Amino acid sequence: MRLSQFFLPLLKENPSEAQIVSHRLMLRAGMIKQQAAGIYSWLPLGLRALDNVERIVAEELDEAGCVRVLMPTLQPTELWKESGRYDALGKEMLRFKDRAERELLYSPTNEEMIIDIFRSYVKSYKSLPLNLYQINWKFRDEVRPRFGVMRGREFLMKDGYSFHVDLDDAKREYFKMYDVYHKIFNRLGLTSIAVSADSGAIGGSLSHEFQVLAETGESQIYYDPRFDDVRSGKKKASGEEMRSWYAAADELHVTDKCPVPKDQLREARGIEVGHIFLLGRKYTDAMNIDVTGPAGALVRVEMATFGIGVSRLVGAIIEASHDDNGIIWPDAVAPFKVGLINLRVGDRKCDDACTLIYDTLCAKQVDTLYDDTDERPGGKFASMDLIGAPWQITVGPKGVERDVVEMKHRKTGEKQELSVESALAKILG
Ligand code: P5A
Repeated sequence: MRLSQFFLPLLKENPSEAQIVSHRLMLRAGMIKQQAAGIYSWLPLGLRALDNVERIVAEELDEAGCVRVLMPTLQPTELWKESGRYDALGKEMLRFKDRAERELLYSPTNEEMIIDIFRSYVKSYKSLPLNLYQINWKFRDEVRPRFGVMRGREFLMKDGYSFHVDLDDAKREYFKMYDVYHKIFNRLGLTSIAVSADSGAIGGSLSHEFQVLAETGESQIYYDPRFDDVRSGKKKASGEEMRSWYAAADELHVTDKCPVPKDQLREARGIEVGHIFLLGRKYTDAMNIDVTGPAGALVRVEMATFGIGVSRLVGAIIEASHDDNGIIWPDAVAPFKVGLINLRVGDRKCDDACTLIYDTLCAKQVDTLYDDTDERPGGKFASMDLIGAPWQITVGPKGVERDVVEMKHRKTGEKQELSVESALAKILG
Protein backbone atom coordinates (compact mmCIF):
# COMPACT_ATOMS: atom_id res chain seq x y z
CA MET A 1 0.00 0.00 0.00
CA ARG A 2 1.26 3.44 -0.92
CA LEU A 3 0.74 5.86 1.94
CA SER A 4 -0.24 8.56 -0.58
CA GLN A 5 -3.25 6.42 -1.51
CA PHE A 6 -4.03 5.02 1.93
CA PHE A 7 -6.32 6.44 4.59
CA LEU A 8 -4.28 6.82 7.75
CA PRO A 9 -5.63 9.64 9.89
CA LEU A 10 -2.89 9.90 12.54
CA LEU A 11 -3.36 12.16 15.55
CA LYS A 12 -0.45 14.33 16.67
CA GLU A 13 -1.81 15.05 20.14
CA ASN A 14 -2.65 12.56 22.83
CA PRO A 15 -6.44 12.22 22.90
CA SER A 16 -7.65 13.31 26.32
CA GLU A 17 -10.43 10.71 26.53
CA ALA A 18 -8.01 7.75 26.48
CA GLN A 19 -7.00 6.50 29.92
CA ILE A 20 -4.90 3.51 28.91
CA VAL A 21 -2.04 3.20 26.48
CA SER A 22 -3.69 0.81 23.99
CA HIS A 23 -6.70 3.10 23.61
CA ARG A 24 -4.44 6.12 23.20
CA LEU A 25 -2.28 4.40 20.59
CA MET A 26 -5.26 3.03 18.66
CA LEU A 27 -6.68 6.55 18.36
CA ARG A 28 -3.33 8.15 17.56
CA ALA A 29 -2.47 5.52 14.95
CA GLY A 30 -5.80 6.08 13.20
CA MET A 31 -7.06 2.56 13.89
CA ILE A 32 -10.48 3.34 15.34
CA LYS A 33 -12.91 6.21 15.68
CA GLN A 34 -15.49 6.41 18.41
CA GLN A 35 -19.06 6.89 17.14
CA ALA A 36 -20.95 6.63 20.43
CA ALA A 37 -20.02 5.37 23.90
CA GLY A 38 -18.41 1.94 23.41
CA ILE A 39 -19.16 1.91 19.67
CA TYR A 40 -16.35 2.27 17.13
CA SER A 41 -15.60 2.44 13.45
CA TRP A 42 -12.57 0.40 12.46
CA LEU A 43 -10.40 2.48 10.13
CA PRO A 44 -8.15 0.77 7.54
CA LEU A 45 -5.11 0.19 9.80
CA GLY A 46 -7.25 -1.10 12.66
CA LEU A 47 -9.28 -3.30 10.37
CA ARG A 48 -6.14 -4.95 9.04
CA ALA A 49 -5.10 -5.89 12.59
CA LEU A 50 -8.62 -7.05 13.46
CA ASP A 51 -8.79 -9.17 10.30
CA ASN A 52 -5.45 -10.78 11.15
CA VAL A 53 -6.60 -11.69 14.64
CA GLU A 54 -9.85 -13.07 13.24
CA ARG A 55 -8.02 -15.14 10.62
CA ILE A 56 -5.63 -16.69 13.14
CA VAL A 57 -8.48 -17.56 15.50
CA ALA A 58 -10.43 -19.16 12.63
CA GLU A 59 -7.40 -21.09 11.34
CA GLU A 60 -6.71 -22.65 14.72
CA LEU A 61 -10.35 -23.54 15.34
CA ASP A 62 -10.74 -25.08 11.90
CA GLU A 63 -7.64 -27.15 12.52
CA ALA A 64 -9.10 -28.28 15.85
CA GLY A 65 -12.20 -29.60 14.05
CA CYS A 66 -14.59 -26.74 14.83
CA VAL A 67 -17.01 -25.77 12.06
CA ARG A 68 -17.75 -22.14 11.19
CA VAL A 69 -21.24 -20.73 10.73
CA LEU A 70 -22.64 -17.20 10.68
CA MET A 71 -25.76 -16.31 12.60
CA PRO A 72 -27.65 -13.02 12.35
CA THR A 73 -26.91 -10.27 14.86
CA LEU A 74 -30.67 -9.70 15.24
CA GLN A 75 -32.67 -12.33 17.03
CA PRO A 76 -36.37 -12.85 17.78
CA THR A 77 -37.02 -12.78 21.51
CA GLU A 78 -39.03 -16.04 21.61
CA LEU A 79 -35.90 -18.19 21.86
CA TRP A 80 -34.81 -16.27 24.93
CA LYS A 81 -38.17 -16.73 26.56
CA GLU A 82 -37.80 -20.46 25.95
CA SER A 83 -34.41 -20.64 27.68
CA GLY A 84 -35.54 -18.43 30.55
CA ARG A 85 -32.84 -15.81 29.91
CA TYR A 86 -35.13 -13.13 28.49
CA ASP A 87 -35.48 -11.47 31.86
CA ALA A 88 -32.12 -12.52 33.29
CA LEU A 89 -30.09 -10.30 30.97
CA GLY A 90 -32.04 -7.18 31.88
CA LYS A 91 -30.84 -3.85 30.53
CA GLU A 92 -27.62 -5.28 29.15
CA MET A 93 -29.67 -6.67 26.24
CA LEU A 94 -30.68 -4.18 23.55
CA ARG A 95 -34.31 -4.76 22.55
CA PHE A 96 -36.38 -3.07 19.87
CA LYS A 97 -39.37 -3.61 17.59
CA ASP A 98 -39.65 -3.99 13.83
CA ARG A 99 -42.39 -2.34 11.77
CA ALA A 100 -44.81 -5.16 12.59
CA GLU A 101 -44.24 -4.54 16.29
CA ARG A 102 -42.35 -7.82 16.63
CA GLU A 103 -39.73 -7.64 19.35
CA LEU A 104 -36.13 -8.22 18.34
CA LEU A 105 -32.82 -8.06 20.17
CA TYR A 106 -29.23 -7.45 19.16
CA SER A 107 -27.29 -10.59 20.02
CA PRO A 108 -25.28 -10.39 23.27
CA THR A 109 -24.38 -14.11 22.84
CA ASN A 110 -25.89 -16.98 20.85
CA GLU A 111 -26.54 -20.10 22.96
CA GLU A 112 -30.27 -20.04 22.19
CA MET A 113 -29.88 -19.49 18.48
CA ILE A 114 -27.25 -22.17 17.94
CA ILE A 115 -29.50 -24.59 19.82
CA ASP A 116 -32.33 -23.63 17.50
CA ILE A 117 -30.11 -24.53 14.53
CA PHE A 118 -28.99 -27.74 16.20
CA ARG A 119 -32.49 -28.98 17.00
CA SER A 120 -33.69 -28.35 13.46
CA TYR A 121 -31.19 -30.76 11.95
CA VAL A 122 -29.45 -32.99 14.45
CA LYS A 123 -31.49 -35.95 15.61
CA SER A 124 -29.01 -38.73 16.36
CA TYR A 125 -25.96 -39.27 18.58
CA LYS A 126 -24.14 -40.26 15.38
CA SER A 127 -23.78 -36.56 14.48
CA LEU A 128 -22.02 -35.84 17.78
CA PRO A 129 -19.71 -34.42 18.96
CA LEU A 130 -20.27 -31.22 17.04
CA ASN A 131 -18.51 -27.92 17.67
CA LEU A 132 -19.92 -24.94 15.78
CA TYR A 133 -18.54 -21.42 15.97
CA GLN A 134 -18.99 -17.98 14.50
CA ILE A 135 -17.09 -14.71 14.61
CA ASN A 136 -19.61 -11.93 14.77
CA TRP A 137 -20.57 -8.63 16.38
CA LYS A 138 -22.28 -8.59 19.72
CA PHE A 139 -23.97 -5.84 21.65
CA ARG A 140 -24.03 -5.57 25.43
CA ASP A 141 -25.26 -2.35 26.94
CA GLU A 142 -22.43 -2.21 29.46
CA VAL A 143 -22.99 0.21 32.32
CA ARG A 144 -19.49 1.58 31.95
CA PRO A 145 -17.96 1.07 28.51
CA ARG A 146 -14.33 2.13 28.73
CA PHE A 147 -10.75 1.70 27.58
CA GLY A 148 -11.71 1.80 23.90
CA VAL A 149 -12.24 -1.62 22.35
CA MET A 150 -11.38 -3.34 25.64
CA ARG A 151 -14.84 -2.87 27.08
CA GLY A 152 -17.04 -1.85 24.21
CA ARG A 153 -20.78 -2.03 23.91
CA GLU A 154 -20.53 -3.34 20.35
CA PHE A 155 -17.64 -5.80 20.03
CA LEU A 156 -16.43 -8.69 17.89
CA MET A 157 -16.57 -12.08 19.57
CA LYS A 158 -15.68 -15.58 18.52
CA ASP A 159 -18.42 -17.68 20.05
CA GLY A 160 -18.28 -21.46 19.87
CA TYR A 161 -20.78 -24.04 21.08
CA SER A 162 -20.26 -27.79 21.34
CA PHE A 163 -22.80 -30.60 21.60
CA HIS A 164 -22.19 -33.99 23.21
CA VAL A 165 -23.88 -37.24 24.03
CA ASP A 166 -22.59 -37.29 27.61
CA LEU A 167 -20.85 -35.05 30.12
CA ASP A 168 -17.50 -36.85 29.86
CA ASP A 169 -17.33 -36.04 26.19
CA ALA A 170 -18.27 -32.39 26.85
CA LYS A 171 -15.42 -32.27 29.40
CA ARG A 172 -13.00 -33.79 26.90
CA GLU A 173 -13.87 -31.05 24.39
CA TYR A 174 -13.70 -28.39 27.11
CA PHE A 175 -10.11 -29.32 27.94
CA LYS A 176 -9.20 -29.72 24.30
CA MET A 177 -10.35 -26.14 23.68
CA TYR A 178 -8.44 -25.08 26.79
CA ASP A 179 -5.24 -26.18 25.00
CA VAL A 180 -6.34 -24.71 21.66
CA TYR A 181 -6.91 -21.35 23.37
CA HIS A 182 -3.36 -21.28 24.73
CA LYS A 183 -2.12 -22.03 21.23
CA ILE A 184 -4.23 -19.24 19.69
CA PHE A 185 -3.04 -16.63 22.18
CA ASN A 186 0.58 -17.76 21.70
CA ARG A 187 0.26 -17.30 17.96
CA LEU A 188 -1.00 -13.79 18.63
CA GLY A 189 2.19 -13.08 20.58
CA LEU A 190 0.51 -13.28 23.99
CA THR A 191 0.95 -15.53 26.99
CA SER A 192 -2.24 -16.25 28.81
CA ILE A 193 -3.05 -17.72 32.18
CA ALA A 194 -6.28 -19.72 32.46
CA VAL A 195 -7.92 -19.01 35.81
CA SER A 196 -10.92 -20.73 37.36
CA ALA A 197 -13.80 -18.31 37.13
CA ASP A 198 -17.41 -17.70 37.93
CA SER A 199 -19.71 -18.66 35.04
CA GLY A 200 -22.08 -15.71 35.59
CA ALA A 201 -25.02 -15.19 33.22
CA ILE A 202 -23.78 -17.86 30.79
CA GLY A 203 -23.87 -20.57 33.46
CA GLY A 204 -22.48 -24.09 33.79
CA SER A 205 -20.50 -26.08 36.33
CA LEU A 206 -16.93 -25.32 35.29
CA SER A 207 -15.42 -22.22 33.75
CA HIS A 208 -12.02 -20.72 32.96
CA GLU A 209 -11.08 -17.21 31.92
CA PHE A 210 -7.96 -16.68 29.80
CA GLN A 211 -6.13 -13.70 31.18
CA VAL A 212 -3.30 -11.69 29.66
CA LEU A 213 -1.37 -9.90 32.38
CA ALA A 214 -1.46 -6.10 32.18
CA GLU A 215 -1.48 -3.46 34.89
CA THR A 216 -4.48 -1.82 33.27
CA GLY A 217 -6.46 -5.09 33.12
CA GLU A 218 -9.92 -5.04 34.66
CA SER A 219 -9.62 -8.46 36.32
CA GLN A 220 -7.83 -9.26 39.55
CA ILE A 221 -6.24 -12.74 39.47
CA TYR A 222 -4.24 -14.99 41.80
CA TYR A 223 -1.91 -17.73 40.60
CA ASP A 224 0.87 -20.20 41.25
CA PRO A 225 4.38 -18.73 40.69
CA ARG A 226 5.18 -21.50 38.18
CA PHE A 227 3.03 -19.65 35.60
CA ASP A 228 5.60 -16.85 35.60
CA ASP A 229 8.29 -19.30 34.52
CA VAL A 230 6.10 -20.41 31.62
CA ARG A 231 5.37 -16.79 30.71
CA SER A 232 9.04 -15.83 30.71
CA GLY A 233 9.91 -18.89 28.61
CA LYS A 234 12.03 -20.37 31.41
CA LYS A 235 9.82 -23.43 31.64
CA LYS A 236 7.60 -25.35 29.25
CA ALA A 237 4.40 -26.89 30.54
CA SER A 238 1.57 -28.87 28.98
CA GLY A 239 -2.04 -27.77 29.36
CA GLU A 240 -2.60 -30.70 31.65
CA GLU A 241 0.26 -29.66 33.90
CA MET A 242 -0.90 -26.05 34.03
CA ARG A 243 -4.42 -27.12 34.89
CA SER A 244 -3.11 -28.68 38.07
CA TRP A 245 -1.63 -25.37 39.23
CA TYR A 246 -3.66 -22.93 41.23
CA ALA A 247 -5.08 -19.95 39.30
CA ALA A 248 -8.26 -18.14 40.24
CA ALA A 249 -10.22 -15.05 39.37
CA ASP A 250 -10.96 -12.65 42.22
CA GLU A 251 -14.48 -13.94 42.88
CA LEU A 252 -13.28 -17.53 43.33
CA HIS A 253 -10.13 -16.83 45.32
CA VAL A 254 -10.47 -17.62 49.00
CA THR A 255 -7.29 -16.78 50.90
CA ASP A 256 -7.80 -19.42 53.61
CA LYS A 257 -8.37 -22.22 51.11
CA CYS A 258 -5.64 -21.31 48.63
CA PRO A 259 -3.07 -24.17 48.27
CA VAL A 260 -0.21 -21.77 47.40
CA PRO A 261 1.56 -20.32 50.45
CA LYS A 262 0.81 -16.63 50.87
CA ASP A 263 4.41 -15.51 50.34
CA GLN A 264 4.58 -17.36 47.01
CA LEU A 265 1.17 -16.54 45.63
CA ARG A 266 1.21 -14.16 42.66
CA GLU A 267 -1.37 -11.43 42.45
CA ALA A 268 -1.87 -9.46 39.23
CA ARG A 269 -4.22 -7.59 36.96
CA GLY A 270 -5.34 -9.26 33.76
CA ILE A 271 -7.28 -8.66 30.56
CA GLU A 272 -9.85 -11.39 29.95
CA VAL A 273 -9.35 -12.35 26.31
CA GLY A 274 -11.24 -15.64 26.42
CA HIS A 275 -13.75 -17.50 28.55
CA ILE A 276 -14.89 -21.11 28.34
CA PHE A 277 -17.83 -22.78 30.07
CA LEU A 278 -18.88 -26.38 30.65
CA LEU A 279 -22.62 -25.83 30.33
CA GLY A 280 -23.85 -29.37 30.86
CA ARG A 281 -27.61 -29.39 30.42
CA LYS A 282 -28.42 -25.84 31.46
CA TYR A 283 -29.85 -24.89 28.07
CA THR A 284 -30.77 -28.32 26.73
CA ASP A 285 -32.97 -28.98 29.77
CA ALA A 286 -34.68 -25.60 29.42
CA MET A 287 -35.24 -26.12 25.68
CA ASN A 288 -35.75 -29.94 25.74
CA ILE A 289 -32.93 -30.89 23.41
CA ASP A 290 -32.50 -34.66 22.89
CA VAL A 291 -30.98 -36.95 20.29
CA THR A 292 -31.51 -40.68 19.87
CA GLY A 293 -28.77 -42.52 21.72
CA PRO A 294 -26.96 -45.76 20.74
CA ALA A 295 -29.66 -47.88 22.41
CA GLY A 296 -32.44 -46.09 20.53
CA ALA A 297 -33.79 -44.16 23.50
CA LEU A 298 -33.61 -40.36 23.65
CA VAL A 299 -30.68 -38.82 25.50
CA ARG A 300 -30.39 -35.25 26.68
CA VAL A 301 -27.59 -33.32 24.95
CA GLU A 302 -24.67 -31.89 26.99
CA MET A 303 -23.00 -28.65 25.94
CA ALA A 304 -19.97 -26.43 26.38
CA THR A 305 -19.35 -22.90 25.07
CA PHE A 306 -16.18 -21.04 24.20
CA GLY A 307 -15.69 -17.29 23.78
CA ILE A 308 -12.83 -15.11 22.55
CA GLY A 309 -12.89 -11.32 22.57
CA VAL A 310 -11.58 -10.72 19.04
CA SER A 311 -11.80 -6.90 19.06
CA ARG A 312 -10.61 -6.77 22.69
CA LEU A 313 -7.56 -8.79 21.63
CA VAL A 314 -6.36 -5.99 19.36
CA GLY A 315 -6.24 -3.71 22.43
CA ALA A 316 -4.70 -6.43 24.59
CA ILE A 317 -1.91 -7.08 22.08
CA ILE A 318 -1.02 -3.36 22.02
CA GLU A 319 -1.21 -3.19 25.80
CA ALA A 320 1.32 -6.04 25.93
CA SER A 321 3.59 -4.75 23.17
CA HIS A 322 4.43 -1.05 22.78
CA ASP A 323 7.01 1.55 23.79
CA ASP A 324 7.06 5.33 24.16
CA ASN A 325 7.07 5.79 20.40
CA GLY A 326 4.12 3.59 19.58
CA ILE A 327 2.89 0.10 18.82
CA ILE A 328 5.23 -2.88 18.34
CA TRP A 329 3.19 -5.45 16.42
CA PRO A 330 3.97 -9.13 16.73
CA ASP A 331 4.58 -10.37 13.17
CA ALA A 332 1.41 -12.45 13.02
CA VAL A 333 -1.01 -9.57 13.53
CA ALA A 334 0.94 -6.63 12.12
CA PRO A 335 -1.28 -4.61 9.75
CA PHE A 336 1.89 -4.10 7.72
CA LYS A 337 4.96 -6.24 8.11
CA VAL A 338 7.26 -3.69 6.47
CA GLY A 339 7.26 0.10 6.55
CA LEU A 340 9.22 1.49 3.62
CA ILE A 341 10.37 5.12 3.93
CA ASN A 342 11.48 7.15 0.97
CA LEU A 343 13.42 10.11 2.38
CA ARG A 344 13.54 12.02 -0.88
CA VAL A 345 10.56 11.45 -3.10
CA GLY A 346 11.32 12.75 -6.57
CA ASP A 347 14.98 11.73 -6.46
CA ARG A 348 15.40 9.20 -9.27
CA LYS A 349 17.68 6.82 -7.38
CA CYS A 350 15.61 6.89 -4.20
CA ASP A 351 12.39 6.39 -6.13
CA ASP A 352 13.85 3.52 -8.17
CA ALA A 353 15.23 1.71 -5.12
CA CYS A 354 11.90 2.09 -3.29
CA THR A 355 9.91 0.90 -6.29
CA LEU A 356 12.12 -2.15 -6.61
CA ILE A 357 11.76 -3.01 -2.91
CA TYR A 358 8.03 -2.30 -2.88
CA ASP A 359 7.26 -4.30 -6.03
CA THR A 360 9.34 -7.25 -4.85
CA LEU A 361 7.65 -7.38 -1.44
CA CYS A 362 4.17 -6.98 -2.95
CA ALA A 363 4.87 -9.80 -5.42
CA LYS A 364 5.73 -12.02 -2.45
CA GLN A 365 2.55 -10.98 -0.61
CA VAL A 366 4.44 -9.19 2.16
CA ASP A 367 2.16 -6.43 3.47
CA THR A 368 4.15 -3.25 3.00
CA LEU A 369 3.31 0.37 3.67
CA TYR A 370 5.36 2.58 1.36
CA ASP A 371 5.68 6.15 2.60
CA ASP A 372 5.88 7.94 -0.75
CA THR A 373 4.64 11.27 0.62
CA ASP A 374 6.67 14.48 0.84
CA GLU A 375 6.39 14.73 4.61
CA ARG A 376 9.63 15.66 6.47
CA PRO A 377 11.95 12.77 7.49
CA GLY A 378 11.34 13.29 11.22
CA GLY A 379 7.59 13.03 10.71
CA LYS A 380 7.98 9.90 8.58
CA PHE A 381 10.08 8.13 11.21
CA ALA A 382 7.70 9.06 13.99
CA SER A 383 4.65 7.85 12.04
CA MET A 384 6.30 4.55 11.16
CA ASP A 385 7.25 3.95 14.79
CA LEU A 386 3.72 4.83 15.89
CA ILE A 387 2.03 2.32 13.57
CA GLY A 388 4.58 -0.29 14.57
CA ALA A 389 5.50 -2.34 11.49
CA PRO A 390 7.99 -5.01 12.67
CA TRP A 391 10.52 -3.97 9.98
CA GLN A 392 11.36 -0.52 8.64
CA ILE A 393 13.43 0.07 5.53
CA THR A 394 14.65 3.61 4.95
CA VAL A 395 15.94 4.73 1.57
CA GLY A 396 17.83 8.05 1.51
CA PRO A 397 19.94 9.95 -1.04
CA LYS A 398 23.26 9.35 0.76
CA GLY A 399 22.68 5.63 1.13
CA VAL A 400 21.59 4.96 -2.43
CA GLU A 401 24.81 6.54 -3.66
CA ARG A 402 26.61 3.71 -1.83
CA ASP A 403 23.92 1.16 -2.79
CA VAL A 404 22.71 0.73 0.79
CA VAL A 405 19.45 1.18 2.65
CA GLU A 406 18.87 1.26 6.39
CA MET A 407 16.92 -1.52 7.97
CA LYS A 408 15.47 -1.19 11.46
CA HIS A 409 13.88 -3.82 13.65
CA ARG A 410 11.03 -2.05 15.45
CA LYS A 411 11.13 -4.24 18.54
CA THR A 412 14.85 -4.09 19.33
CA GLY A 413 15.53 -0.75 17.66
CA GLU A 414 18.56 -2.38 16.01
CA LYS A 415 19.63 -0.67 12.78
CA GLN A 416 21.73 -2.06 9.96
CA GLU A 417 22.97 -0.77 6.64
CA LEU A 418 22.34 -3.35 3.96
CA SER A 419 22.23 -3.65 0.21
CA VAL A 420 18.71 -3.77 -1.23
CA GLU A 421 19.17 -7.48 -1.97
CA SER A 422 20.27 -8.29 1.58
CA ALA A 423 17.44 -6.25 3.09
CA LEU A 424 14.93 -8.11 0.96
CA ALA A 425 16.52 -11.45 1.77
CA LYS A 426 16.24 -10.70 5.46
CA ILE A 427 12.52 -10.14 5.19
CA LEU A 428 11.72 -12.87 2.71
CA GLY A 429 13.82 -15.38 4.64
C1 P5A B 1 -18.90 -17.92 25.39
C2 P5A B 1 -19.21 -17.73 23.94
C3 P5A B 1 -19.81 -15.83 26.44
O1 P5A B 1 -20.55 -14.96 26.01
N1 P5A B 1 -21.15 -17.43 25.20
C4 P5A B 1 -20.68 -17.54 23.85
C5 P5A B 1 -20.06 -17.29 26.13
N2 P5A B 1 -18.77 -15.57 27.23
S1 P5A B 1 -18.29 -14.12 27.74
O2 P5A B 1 -17.26 -14.35 28.70
O3 P5A B 1 -19.40 -13.37 28.21
O4 P5A B 1 -17.69 -13.37 26.53
C6 P5A B 1 -16.63 -13.97 25.78
C7 P5A B 1 -15.49 -13.01 25.58
O5 P5A B 1 -15.93 -11.84 24.91
C8 P5A B 1 -15.15 -10.73 25.31
N3 P5A B 1 -16.03 -9.65 25.79
C9 P5A B 1 -15.89 -8.35 25.45
N4 P5A B 1 -15.03 -7.73 24.64
C10 P5A B 1 -15.13 -6.39 24.50
N5 P5A B 1 -16.07 -5.64 25.12
C11 P5A B 1 -16.98 -6.23 25.94
N6 P5A B 1 -17.92 -5.50 26.53
C12 P5A B 1 -16.91 -7.65 26.14
N7 P5A B 1 -17.63 -8.55 26.87
C13 P5A B 1 -17.08 -9.75 26.63
C14 P5A B 1 -14.23 -11.19 26.42
O6 P5A B 1 -12.95 -11.45 25.89
C15 P5A B 1 -14.89 -12.49 26.89
O7 P5A B 1 -13.96 -13.41 27.41
